[in-house]
Amino acid sequence: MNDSLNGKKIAVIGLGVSNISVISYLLKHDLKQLTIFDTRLNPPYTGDLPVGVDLRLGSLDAAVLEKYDMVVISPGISIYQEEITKIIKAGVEVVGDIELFARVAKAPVIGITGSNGKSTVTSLMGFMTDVAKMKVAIGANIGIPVFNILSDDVQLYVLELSSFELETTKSLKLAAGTILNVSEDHLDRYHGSMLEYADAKKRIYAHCKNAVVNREDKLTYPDSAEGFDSFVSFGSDNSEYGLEKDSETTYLTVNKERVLDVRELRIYGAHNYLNALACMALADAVGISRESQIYALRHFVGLQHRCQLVKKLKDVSYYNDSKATNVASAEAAIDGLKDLHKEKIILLAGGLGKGQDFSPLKKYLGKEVCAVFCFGKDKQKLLELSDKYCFDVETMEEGLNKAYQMATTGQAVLLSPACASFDQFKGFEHRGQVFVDLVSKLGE
Ligand code: UMA
Ligand code: ADP
Repeated sequence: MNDSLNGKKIAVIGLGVSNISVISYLLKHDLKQLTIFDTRLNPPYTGDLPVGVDLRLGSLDAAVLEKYDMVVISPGISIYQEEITKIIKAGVEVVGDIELFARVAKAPVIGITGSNGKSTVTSLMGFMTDVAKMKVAIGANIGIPVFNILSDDVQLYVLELSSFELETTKSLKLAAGTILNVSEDHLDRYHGSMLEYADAKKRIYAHCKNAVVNREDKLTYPDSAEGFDSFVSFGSDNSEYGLEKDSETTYLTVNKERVLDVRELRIYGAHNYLNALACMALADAVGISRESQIYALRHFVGLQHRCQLVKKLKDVSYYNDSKATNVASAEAAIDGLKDLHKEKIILLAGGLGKGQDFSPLKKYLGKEVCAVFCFGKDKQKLLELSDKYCFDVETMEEGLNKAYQMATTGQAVLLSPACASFDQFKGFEHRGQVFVDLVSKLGE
């Protein structure tokens, strides 16, 4: 409970999973007024609202919103849109669920952001904490709203934070925090500016005791390295949290000491070595033993829809990497698989491009990748990469069927769309599940 909310007039904008959870929390208070707004005429979750709640649908109106003391806004709504900037100027407090959570959560919090790897690192961190026998709760952008996990029993919260969530958060105190990497994503919400996007992410360091940065990516650094209890970095050279390579294998190292042979990990690809290092740095910052860390690293099998081998059929491997919703994650998947499939990869890509530049994918064409089947709303931008290697299809299913006919022994068919899925699917999980179902029927 947060007594300062009592007597307030509060507007909640956006009827998604996060705000459904916020609404239940707010209703425990003695508010003067609670109104729910959603810009859609048919938003989801209306059936989950308590009977009699004041729900208003359609375009937002600053003149109406200005009458509230506080607006709790969904991460899916940009705070840079005109109606919201107007009410901020007029002095209305605009916050997100994470800010409200930060004001009442008692246990230490680890915060993880980045363009890619957040869910993997959040889950692995949660697993390490669990192995260390601490009561841990993971949540936020990973899909579990923070007000679903708020509890006095929790000893450590591990939060996956998106740039949208960080924009509306100002008082979150972190025991440890990291930006894993910054690559093009969500530029449609940041006026096409990488710096604006990175600045939103840097808010994670505002009240952070122990900072963990990626030394290969300067955009992950706070503006100043001063004021932290500790400031450490991870990267693929052999220093701080790093990697040591010999002729046979690669080791995860801490201050040049070998900790684990990567062959013992059950998550694959060089990007996952970095995820493991980031996790170790965060775990060290909150006092989780190296023994628990190593146990977790040896047993963590990764998450669904992230470069998962679905099936091998006629010596062709089919991978579901539906969570690759931006170009950098698709690059990571191709880089991660290229040594396993020297006979080449057939890529299925497309969907909503979010204003990204797809040209980084060009370097693989005719080398690691022998064909790309392009589908979805922004397929034209992918098709422009090459006349020779990129093929136009309407749907992922058509792309998969063509890939099945084309693939030869030793090759991989990889769904790593580099795009969001909402044009043709309910979300990346839905897209991944459709792919898995289609793959399971291939060859029947
Ligand atoms: N929307 C409207 N009008 C409204 C409110 C929402 O059109 O008035 C639209 C949004 O533009 C968006 C969709 O509805 O397309 C859902 O938005 P939301 O803010 O209501 O989302 P929630 O259901 O509350 O889910 C949010 C996060 N969603 C977003 O950031 C868009 C979820 O992250 C998060 O898991 C959930 O809170 C947990 O608390 C999703 C996501 O795509 C997985 N995140 C982005 C990413 O990971 O790249 C940032
Ligand atoms: P996020 O929660 O940030 O979207 P996930 O862990 O769900 O991250 O992974 C999303 C996609 O990014 C997957 O396709 C995965 O293979 C890829 N990926 C994971 N970690 C990294 C990383 N450190 N760098 C680049 N790509 C990554």
